[in-house]
Amino acid sequence: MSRLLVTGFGPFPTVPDNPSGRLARRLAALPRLRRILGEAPDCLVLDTRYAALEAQLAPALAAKPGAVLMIGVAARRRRVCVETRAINRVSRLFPDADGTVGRRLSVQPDGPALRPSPAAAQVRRAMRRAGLDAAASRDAGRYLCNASYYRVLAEGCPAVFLHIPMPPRTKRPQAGGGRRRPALDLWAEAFAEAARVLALRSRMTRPFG
Ligand code: PCA
Repeated sequence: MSRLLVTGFGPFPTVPDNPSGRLARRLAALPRLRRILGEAPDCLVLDTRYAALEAQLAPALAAKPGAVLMIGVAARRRRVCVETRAINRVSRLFPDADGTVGRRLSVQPDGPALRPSPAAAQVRRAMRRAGLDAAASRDAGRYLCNASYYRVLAEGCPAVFLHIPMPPRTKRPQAGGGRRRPALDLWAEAFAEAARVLALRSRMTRPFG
């Protein structure tokens, strides 16, 4: 099977320290994920720049990954969200890490209005079974997360986008109290179950021969 690609994002103007890149690396390095997949996944932390869609994402997709698990931060959300679709819209209001806004109002002028992720519902169920109360979202925004998801969903391989909130700051351990596991660790464990779903779907949809 061709490999799973895990993606995260680097900093952008309103989020100078983007936890999604750290989480993507942490997930990709999990021994448990390696056991699930039978190999280590590929990991790509995209620059949060419109130019990165061609410069970084397109070459990674040209290598024909078997499935793609994408992670980005949505700072105003309170729960992890499974994005069920990407839309063919770009906002011209939010500058990227280069200070550039989208040049057009669409991701792909001749593309469909939206692209659904057939894997999203199963991914959400798997993460909920793993103890993560993930919500379904129909709105991945009009910025780089949505644009990259729209691009990846055009490939036709199993793919899902997971938006994470800003992780709460880990408090110092209190005297006598146990230490809570940091959010990124808990999310990485549940996201490994999302990866399992994508890998299984990838095997099922792979052409014979
Ligand atoms: N979040 C932004 C882009 C990069 C990221 O982590 C978004 O939701 O579009």
